[in-house]
Amino acid sequence: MKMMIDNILVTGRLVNEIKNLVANLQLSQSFRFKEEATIQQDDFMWADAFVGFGPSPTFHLEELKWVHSLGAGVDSFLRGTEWNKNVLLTRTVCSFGQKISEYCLSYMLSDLQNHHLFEKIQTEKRWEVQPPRSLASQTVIVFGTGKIGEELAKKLTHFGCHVIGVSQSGKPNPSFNISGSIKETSKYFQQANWIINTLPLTNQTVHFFNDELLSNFNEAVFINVGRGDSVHQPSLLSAIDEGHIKRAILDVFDEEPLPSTSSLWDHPNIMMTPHISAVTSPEEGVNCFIQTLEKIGRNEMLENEVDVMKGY
Ligand code: OXD
Repeated sequence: MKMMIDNILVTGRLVNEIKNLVANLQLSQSFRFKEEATIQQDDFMWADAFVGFGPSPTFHLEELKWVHSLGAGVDSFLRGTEWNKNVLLTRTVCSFGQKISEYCLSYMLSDLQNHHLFEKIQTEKRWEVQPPRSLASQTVIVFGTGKIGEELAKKLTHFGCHVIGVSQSGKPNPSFNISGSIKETSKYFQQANWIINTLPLTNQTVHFFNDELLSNFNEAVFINVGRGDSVHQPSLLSAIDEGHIKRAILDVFDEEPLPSTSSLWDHPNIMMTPHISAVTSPEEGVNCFIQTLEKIGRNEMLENEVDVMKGY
């Protein structure tokens, strides 16, 4: 069935940039661009479609036909909401895989090239030869074999890393050296140098990284570019104490912004960034939204449609 989208409500932190970009496109639809806090019930009565990073405080689905997420993750829309399956949910797919790959590679290379050590010995005017280790010697376990995990695997295998993909379905994915379900891949966990989480947050992945899972690793570095709630924080801290995890690099947290009272800030084996590993740019956000709008108009297959039952 062809869906008619006439009235589009746009909100979120990029609202002004998106407004300027959309103004140049001379689209036939009507738009309302609003800060989240100023959206009223009347806007939802008017709108066929809602575009934003997450639900606004007054969000309600009843009159909507389509919701488009400006981020890759849709957990803020789906968790805690009774989603009406007649409302189409799509998400932004753009260069997130490239950005997340660069984020991960920056930490991996810095570690393998001993940046920290060389910075230190330079201040001491010391000549100490410490040969770098190669990416090609590294085993990386990537949790999540979707668009982002897959792109990451392509980049890492290009450098010779041995990349193992773990997914719920266990469906083979040729971008990884090995891929499968957790049961099929757990025999490789002991040899992992790096563990990277790209999983979406769903009811199945809340506190997925718990004591049981983390105890399989041996001095691996854990990078979280998925969602903070996928990690049971006390389990991560014990895994670091017990040497299963050597260090954690965290871009996402169960509470964001991370409160200044969190013990993570001062942890010597935790490095943090403020959710910047894959930021949607206004241009990419608009491109993906417009492409999706056009495809809906032509009644074409949508690659970025979310399976609301699965949650991604
Ligand atoms: C996203 C994110 O969902 O930034 O895109 O985490």
